[in-house]
Amino acid sequence: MAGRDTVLDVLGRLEPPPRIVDWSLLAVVLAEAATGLVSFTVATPDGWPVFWLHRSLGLAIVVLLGWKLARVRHRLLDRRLWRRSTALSILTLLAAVGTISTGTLWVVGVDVRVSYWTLLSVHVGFGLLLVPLVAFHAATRFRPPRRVDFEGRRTAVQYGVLLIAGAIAYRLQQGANALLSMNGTNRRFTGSQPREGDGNDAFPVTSWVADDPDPIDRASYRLSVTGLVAEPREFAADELGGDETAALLDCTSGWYTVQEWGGIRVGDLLEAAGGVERSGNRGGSVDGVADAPDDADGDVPDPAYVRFVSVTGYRWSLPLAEAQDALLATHVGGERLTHGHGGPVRLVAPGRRGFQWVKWVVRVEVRAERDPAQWVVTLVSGFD
Ligand SMILES: Nc1nc2c(c(=O)[nH]1)N[C@H]1C(S)=C(S)[C@@H](COP(=O)(O)O)O[C@H]1N2
Ligand SMILES: [Mo]
Repeated sequence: MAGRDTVLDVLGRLEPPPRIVDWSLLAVVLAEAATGLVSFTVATPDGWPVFWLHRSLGLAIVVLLGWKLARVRHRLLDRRLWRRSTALSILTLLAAVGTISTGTLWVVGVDVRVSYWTLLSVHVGFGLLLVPLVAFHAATRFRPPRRVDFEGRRTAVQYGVLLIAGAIAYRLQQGANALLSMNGTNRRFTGSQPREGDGNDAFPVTSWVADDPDPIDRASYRLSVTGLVAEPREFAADELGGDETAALLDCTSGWYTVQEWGGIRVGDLLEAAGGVERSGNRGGSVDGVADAPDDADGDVPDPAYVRFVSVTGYRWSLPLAEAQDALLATHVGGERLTHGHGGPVRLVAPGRRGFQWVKWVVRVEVRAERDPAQWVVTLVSGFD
């Protein structure tokens, strides 16, 4: 092996057949969309592999795109070769460059903001644009892969080398970040950057998509607690006090804050509504706690989830045991929650990402079933 080879020489020799490059690009872009979206649900450090995979695949896109551009360069640069579809190809390229550059800047620790949009949000925007563009580009331009493309160990070796190179590059990047201390000292494993201070003004008001209700009058506000509780009832905001907890809010737009939240533990709230109703209780069991065997009285389901519903319809459910340790907060950092931060009452769900911390909660429902529709509701809530 010649020691004088540049990285580009090596990459040139590793280049797979064009069709493989094309379809790999599509596959990796889809995998990036998937890992990117999944990363939004990760709130605890054991989920780190998702972030590692997302960044490594990002490097793979850079290499694949390099090969692809070297191959099609003349078609983009020579006006006489332009077709109607060239405009779309260029748009796809711009979306790719936008996604890659914002992602890279974010990873190395740049924290510029466009109003309240972080680089990460812009990255997500470009990425969501890129997926349909690449899919369309593939459907109209890519040639179907052929068997010969996969024969021999060559392709496997090429990809093996790339993967290892990606992992090494990622390590180097982490080292470089640490050296340049660009990472910010307090960055989370999710990439989120800290917003320091206490109370309402310490962190941004963020809505996931379009939720923007009118302010709620605290005096006439009522929280209703319903579903599988013994005595469904309503509570005024002033009845929701007594507990405090420090918890970390980590928003998918790339910031986090640690605050002292005041309000009522959801377990205590449910107790105040007579406690959750298990089928065992209804049968008049010994101490009212023991579970009767399943289906003791036929058709009555056991409580398993607590659903928190916003005045806007936005909602999220937590498994019962987790919900009991969550907080319905009326205060942050010793101050009454402002409207923007979800006042009079918002959910504080430690160990969950910010979008699950429902603001302007008006209803708490104890339910037997999970709630898959919540994923859609959180995205469309506020559009009417
Ligand atoms: N009803 C409702 N609750 C919501 C949202 C929303 O759009 N609507 N946004 C969520 C998101 S994405 C985050 S990060 C937090 C932000 O809380 P904050 O505005 O107090 O910073 O609220 C969550 N709760
Ligand atoms: Mo968020």
